[in-house]
Amino acid sequence: MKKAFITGITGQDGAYLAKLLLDKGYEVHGGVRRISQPELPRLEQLGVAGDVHLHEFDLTEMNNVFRVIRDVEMDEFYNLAAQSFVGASWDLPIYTADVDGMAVVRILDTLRSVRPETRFYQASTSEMFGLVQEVPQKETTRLYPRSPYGVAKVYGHYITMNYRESFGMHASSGILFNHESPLRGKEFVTRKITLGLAKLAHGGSDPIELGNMDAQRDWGFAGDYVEGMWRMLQQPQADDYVLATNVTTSIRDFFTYAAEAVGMDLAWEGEGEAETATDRKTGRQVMKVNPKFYRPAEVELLIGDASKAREKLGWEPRVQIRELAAMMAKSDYDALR
Ligand code: NAP
Ligand code: F7E
Repeated sequence: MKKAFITGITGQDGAYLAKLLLDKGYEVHGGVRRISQPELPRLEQLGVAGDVHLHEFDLTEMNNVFRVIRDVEMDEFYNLAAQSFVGASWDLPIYTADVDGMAVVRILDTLRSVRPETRFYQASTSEMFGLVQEVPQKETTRLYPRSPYGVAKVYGHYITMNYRESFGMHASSGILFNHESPLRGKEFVTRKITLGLAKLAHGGSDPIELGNMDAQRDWGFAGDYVEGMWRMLQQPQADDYVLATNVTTSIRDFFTYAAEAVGMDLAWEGEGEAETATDRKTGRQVMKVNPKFYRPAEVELLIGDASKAREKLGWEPRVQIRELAAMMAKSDYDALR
């Protein structure tokens, strides 16, 4: 039986990856932060909370990292933990640099000393492309991060490559474009929209307040993307791979698809801060712009080319954007009912 350790097992991807690995017969271990009221809602929602071995773990604490690597004796180490909210990274730039950047070398250097044969996965991100230098973006596209989050992840990405090249470690980096699900954190725009729509569809009256409606993202389904992570670690050679759908969608269009799934028919009016959306069926306003959600520097367009993952890993995204929006909207609608 193979053993895997997942940092960030309580997060969206951690929960889906834990389920995938358990289904494949792995013994799954994960790191959880010490909090006053321990809860595992995502693992519970996927029905696997009782099947994983949990260890108290914080990426900022060097001794945690050392002890876990010494004691768990894992074959595969998936580093999914991060301060993952781009918007918060301008308020927490130093913390974000530590958790999303420096922590990666804490893990790699401990693995190098204690268990160099362990296969390592680093959660890199399309945010590293930022102000995109090529369309679509692929593994060789020049990086131009636009947030403290993106900058920290660039360090994590390059130090992973560096440990692979310097010490021959099986260390791979997945450059994943946005991926969502009903387990997505509530502050990310897709889930904020689907939760807000569910409240409105059940009689709520507050329009959903959003920032930049023109930003475009390449959105896939998290369940598909964790399969790609696992495939990377099964290759004879470690490498870096983009996972993406090659379809880009604006925030406005995602909103429209999700609204359709809960029976709304939207009329869009105005531009910039004056933009609104109204449900033609009820006459109610369902969206208004609030500039407080604008970012100091924006990533306007992301669209990925996952040809390398398709050819070398046999990986394909299965869920398309309209289906994803409907899946999330219906899940929130049903949960509120
Ligand atoms: P998520 O839902 O926000 O989960 C983040 C996880 O990291 C949580 O389990 C969180 O624990 C843990 N964590 C945060 N700070 C920590 C610390 N100091 N020590 C230990 N654990 C800590 O994120 P996700 O969407 O699953 O993303 C997984 C990874 O992929 C992240 O590294 C993210 O940056 C990256 N990524 C995500 C996407 C995407 O679209 N989802 C795309 C590309 C890359 P708590 O539960 O205690 O908060
Ligand atoms: O923003 C715009 C916002 O916060 C998407 C993380 O998983 O994916 C995620 O980062 C877009 C941005 O995700 C609101 O300005 C408008 O252009 O959902 P998001 P993100 O920043 O793309 C990458 C790949 C990661 O690696 C990250 O960990 O939507 N937007 N109005 C808004 N965004 C939010 N959150 N809230 C709004 O009200």
